[in-house]
Amino acid sequence: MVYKNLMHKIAVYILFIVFPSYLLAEQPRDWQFGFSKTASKSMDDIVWLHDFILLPIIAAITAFVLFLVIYSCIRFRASRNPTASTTTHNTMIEIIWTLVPCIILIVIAVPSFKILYSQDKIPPADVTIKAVGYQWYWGYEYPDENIIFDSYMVSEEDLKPGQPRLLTVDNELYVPVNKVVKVMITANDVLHAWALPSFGVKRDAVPGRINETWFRADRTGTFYGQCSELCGIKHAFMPITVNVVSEEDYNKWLNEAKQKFAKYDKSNIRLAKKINLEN
Ligand SMILES: [Cu+2]
Repeated sequence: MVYKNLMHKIAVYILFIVFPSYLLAEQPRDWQFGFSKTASKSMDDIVWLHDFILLPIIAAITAFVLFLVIYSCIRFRASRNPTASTTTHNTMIEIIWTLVPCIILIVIAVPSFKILYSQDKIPPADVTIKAVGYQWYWGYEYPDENIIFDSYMVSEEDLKPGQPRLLTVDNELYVPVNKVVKVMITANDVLHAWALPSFGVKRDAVPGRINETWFRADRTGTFYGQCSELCGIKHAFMPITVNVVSEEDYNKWLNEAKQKFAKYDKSNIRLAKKINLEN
C-alpha cells in the first residue's frame, strides 16, 4: 500500500514536470511559462503556430546570430588583422540577406493568415452573447433569451475557499460545450477588450461599434479571462468568468437566469399598456 502510494506520488511529480498544465486549473499560475491549457480548436491552432513554426525559427535565428557574433570576434580580431579590410559591398551577400528574411516571413505568413481567417469566419451560432465593457465591469446580454446582467469582480475579503483572487465574478457566463458561441463585443465608455486565453479569443470593445468573435469550447470547466485594453484605474479588476457546461446544465441555468435576469418581465409590459390606455 505504502509502495503503491509512493509510486502514485512519483507518477504525479513526473507528470507535473512534463505536463504541468494537465494538473492545474484553467487560470494563470505562478511562474507560468507558455500558454494556458487550450479549450478550443482556435487556441490549438495558435499554440501549434507558436510551438512548431515561430519557436523553431526564433531559436534558429538567435543561434545563427550568436554564432556570427562570436565567429567575427575571433576571426576578425585586431591582433590577427593588423591592416583592416576596406570592403564595402558584396552583391551576393546582400541578395542573400534580403531574400532569406523574405522567405522566412512567407513561411510564417501562410499558416498565420490561415488561422486568422478561420477565426474571422463565424459559423452559424448556437448561442449569441453580447458583452459590454463598462468602467469597470462587464455587462452581458443573451439577446435571444431575454437575459441581461452585470458581472462584477468579487473583492478579496468576500472570496470563498477555492475562488481565485482578481478573477472571480459575482455573475458568471454560462455556455454549452461543443456549441458555437458568437460574442458581440462593445463598450459604453472607453476602450476595453474581451479576452479569454483558453479559447484563443481577444477582441477590442469599442464604444459605438460592435466587434464579433466566436469560440467553440471543446471541454467543460471554468475559464478565466481579463479586460485586455488599458481602460483606466480599475482596468485590472474587471475579470471574465465563463462556465462551459453540458447542454443539460446550460438549459437548467437558462431557466433560472430567465427569471433572475429577465430584461423585460411581463408585469412591466402590462404596466406600460395600462399607462397607454389611460392616455
Ligand atoms: Cu476594461
